[in-house]
Amino acid sequence: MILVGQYDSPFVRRVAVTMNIYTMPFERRVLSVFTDFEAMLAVNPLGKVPVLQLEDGELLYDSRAILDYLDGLVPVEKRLVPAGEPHRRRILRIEAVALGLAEKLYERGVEFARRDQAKRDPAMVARAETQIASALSWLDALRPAPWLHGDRISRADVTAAIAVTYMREKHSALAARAQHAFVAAHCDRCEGLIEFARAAYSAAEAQRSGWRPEHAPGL
Ligand SMILES: N[C@@H](CCC(=O)N[C@@H](CS)C(=O)NCC(=O)O)C(=O)O
Repeated sequence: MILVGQYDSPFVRRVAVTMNIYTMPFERRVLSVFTDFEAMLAVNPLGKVPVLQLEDGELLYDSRAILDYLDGLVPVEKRLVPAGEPHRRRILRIEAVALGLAEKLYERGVEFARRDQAKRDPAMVARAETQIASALSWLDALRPAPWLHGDRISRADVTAAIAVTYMREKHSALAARAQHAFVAAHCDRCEGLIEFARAAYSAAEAQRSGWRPEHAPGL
């Protein structure tokens, strides 16, 4: 299988880390949604990542659909989302908040890295920052010890840890202000696992797609 996308994307990384946990070999095609837009449109009608190309060439997109497919390839007891309730719905709820956190961080990043200062909408930035802070404190209140729910790593853990790394890497000022000690320790714990390290956040790939830090001169 071929995973399309860069390792500065939390959505791409959560697919890669899951494949590592499931010990599924894959190749990667490093395409940027910005600098390789035409090539991206050829593999996903929305030009978005992640895309997973299956052995027969079929293309899957959106990390949720990809992870759902991958779960079907492993025995039930190995899946990162358990089959039985109430654990299943609880993990999916935590995952929804963690994924939403990544989406709001992405939205905020677009304002700072891709839009001229004069065209930025402070009200939209403030709204996204409120949602980010709210999601972080909700996750923090779960006090992961060591996992966000249950006695083994789940898709909620993978997604939350990767979202926090993404915040640290691309929204460092926001990360410094955030109150999220439990979630921060959880992130360190997860990123210390070999399955995460093999799909580590890539600052070089971020730069390749034209990412500019928030406080870069001229912004
Ligand atoms: N809900 C999607 C979100 C994917 C997403 O937003 N990816 C970003 C990159 S981090 C992207 O492709 N952005 C390009 C765009 O929205 O045009 C998923 O889980 O796969």
